[in-house]
Amino acid sequence: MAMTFPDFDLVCDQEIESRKLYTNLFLISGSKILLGLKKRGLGQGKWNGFGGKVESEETIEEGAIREMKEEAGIDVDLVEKIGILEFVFSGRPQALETHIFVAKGYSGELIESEEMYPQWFPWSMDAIPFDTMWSDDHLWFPYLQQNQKFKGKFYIDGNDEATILGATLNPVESL
Ligand code: 6U4
Repeated sequence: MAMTFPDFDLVCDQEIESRKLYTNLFLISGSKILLGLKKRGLGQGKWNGFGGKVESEETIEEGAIREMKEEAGIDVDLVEKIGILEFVFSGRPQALETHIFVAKGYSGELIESEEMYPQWFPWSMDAIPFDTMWSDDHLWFPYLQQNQKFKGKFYIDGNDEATILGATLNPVESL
């Protein structure tokens, strides 16, 4: 059953035993955005940005750049943090504190990796495959498009990852 704010926030915080840092990077080049079809693990079969867990010896930015290289073979020049989203799945004690980045330029040749199949999409809301993405993405993509920094928290059903049980999402001045 859907819970409304602030109840869900309390439930969330009671469930969370730890938070792990993740990255999610979107490469925007002119009028195109690069998405990857995740081939394994969490989010398998969904289009998303490129990213994963931040290692202990690196900064979050370094993690975002490393994951892009591992998953799509390319080096991104400059990354800008645009959002921080906490994903909490019911019944799972570890929350994913996910830092969302945008990059504008890259070098190298795009490759398909064991984890991701990369593909360019026109950078317009109509062309983004939201039906085959995490169900929270269509809520915060408008901020990405407006270049507006944002913060949010999504409480997702751990047994049915398409269902969002509660959410907060706000534009912010700085992260
Ligand atoms: P490995 O170690 O490769 O098995 P895996 O469990 O597959 O890890 P990983 O490292 O690919 O996970 O990271 C998961 C990615 O999915 C991160 O970029 C964060 C992103 N993610 C998780 N929940 C999400 C959600 N609800 N909406 C979203 N991205 C999400 O847009």
